[in-house]
Amino acid sequence: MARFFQSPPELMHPWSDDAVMQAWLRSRVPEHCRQRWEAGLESLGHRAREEMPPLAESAERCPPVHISFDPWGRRVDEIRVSDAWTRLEGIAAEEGIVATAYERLDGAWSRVHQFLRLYLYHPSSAIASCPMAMTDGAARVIERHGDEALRERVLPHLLSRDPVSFWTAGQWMTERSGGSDVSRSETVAVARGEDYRLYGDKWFTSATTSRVAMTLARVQEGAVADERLSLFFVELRDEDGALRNIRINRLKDKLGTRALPTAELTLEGVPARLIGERGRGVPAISSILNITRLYNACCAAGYMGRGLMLALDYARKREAFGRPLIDQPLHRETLADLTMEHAAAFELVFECARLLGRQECDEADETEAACLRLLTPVAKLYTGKQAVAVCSEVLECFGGAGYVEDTGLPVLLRDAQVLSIWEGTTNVLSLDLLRALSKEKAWDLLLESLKVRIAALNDESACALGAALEALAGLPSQLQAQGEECLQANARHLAFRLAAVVCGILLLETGE
Ligand code: MFK
Ligand code: FAD
Repeated sequence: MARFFQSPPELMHPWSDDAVMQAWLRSRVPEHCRQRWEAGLESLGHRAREEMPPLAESAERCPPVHISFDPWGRRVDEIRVSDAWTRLEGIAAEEGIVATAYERLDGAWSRVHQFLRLYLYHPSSAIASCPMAMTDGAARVIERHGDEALRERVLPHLLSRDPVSFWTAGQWMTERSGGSDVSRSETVAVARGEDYRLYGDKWFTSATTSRVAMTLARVQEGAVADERLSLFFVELRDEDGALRNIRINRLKDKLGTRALPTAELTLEGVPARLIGERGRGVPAISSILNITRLYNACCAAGYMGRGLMLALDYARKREAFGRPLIDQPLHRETLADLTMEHAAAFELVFECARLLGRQECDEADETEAACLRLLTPVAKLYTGKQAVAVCSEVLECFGGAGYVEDTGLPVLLRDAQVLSIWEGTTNVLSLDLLRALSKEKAWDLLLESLKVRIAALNDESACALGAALEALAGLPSQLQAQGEECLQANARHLAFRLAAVVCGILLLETGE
């Protein structure tokens, strides 16, 4: 008798075979946009299926290394990344993963187009999507707060579609003293002519191979430092490519995101330019955070979609107890649950992308601006957690094979785990929801818009959603009445309940 060998899972076409994305596009995106985008998305999906996975595998196998000294004892602090990683960043430039949002060929819809591209790119990118997120955030800050010199000299590099002239940007916020609470930062900025010199340590800096970075520091005059942080722009290297007064102490040895260089740095008088108003660094960097958090959510949805595609294909091939797994009612139910989670995440992310596009093009009204502000932390925290749960279940769908490195499956779970930590943890984002809903009228505007959307639904489940919304509506004030401690202790609960209601509405609107 022939010995048995299992057929491995094969990746379907990330664009044409993603039923969730296709349904969403049909129901939400204007026909003329869809027609214009289709060929490009199809071709990026093809690259994400054929060209990028071997590069991602190679980048994972050859993680970055830190070369501290040259053979003659000079400190060089070079970070060497694999050719595959460089190529993955190059593909991001060619595919306009950042640029599409700023070229604005489709006005406010350009953000949606760009997020669709990111959604296709990310799961095959070995998380080169991370530097793209930070580059996009930096572009937005320069667009909003940068002077003419920065807009003219730096922005074209961040938005370039040519891998040679494309620059990525870093975002250095976290210090040993605090990552969530950046007000504990110790880095100081000392004026030097029109610019500043930065002194301090940055504890997590991803994509340290970037050309530029945005960072926070306290302006110091004499022995006195400002109470509040300011935002600074840094160009990491001089014309010869040498780091400008930056010491790389070491690269982190991480659970996942292994192809991504994440370094600990010491800033020893790094030249920097103040961006925006002195002492207003946190609100200024928030426009980066709100973009990178949506990238995070989009990438979470991307991982869910990728895992699910592989699990579906495998379920058709793997047999147990006399039939393919796909025909086992309980396995099918498991896959259906995962599909629903994926669809919910996708809906939430793309609703936020739609709103972000409108805000960036000055088309968002007061209600839409409030919805975007409240839903951004919710989308990030909800999808970050769900991605870990979904990827974990996906591994289980493969049985023991899901736990074996060279199937390429464990990396999904390892990398998903970071999504709830960086760019603000689940708790910190739940508290950000409280921060946002405490602003005048924001909560009422969101509730009112959700009520209108529920009323427009032609579905039996709308009643249940209406009741859930009503119960949610008074929750912040009930909790607040019991004191600030009680409100904070329940912030996560509030965020997840809000996510459930919003996802429910969006899914019914799309007809899923
Ligand atoms: C796969 C791809 C994914 C992406 C790649 C990621 C790579 C990894 C990169 C990182 O992890 S970078 C580091 C990310 N770090 C964080 O996200 C920090 C998390 N901590 C927070 O978000 C804290 O809530 C925060 C630092 C903002 C608290 O700081 P403060 O100084 O205690 O805030 P405060 O005093 O409440 O607010 C100061 C101002 O900022 C207020 O404005 P006003 O002064 O005008 O009133 C706030 O309203 C405003 N603000 C804060 N957060 C905001 C915001 N405004 C808009 N949006 C927000 N999210
Ligand atoms: P802490 O702030 O010490 O948090 C510890 C725990 O306390 C968390 O569970 C948190 O939720 C909880 N907590 C904190 N405050 C509260 C509160 N008020 N109420 C309830 N719970 C609370 N940072 C950068 O700036 N740039 C980068 O490029 C970067 N890259 C990263 C790459 C990777 C792979 C990782 C893992 C991290 C990276 N980070 C980066 C750092 C990341 O943003 C921080 O780790 C994160 O913001 C949390 O900060 P922390 O590590 O100091 O944890």
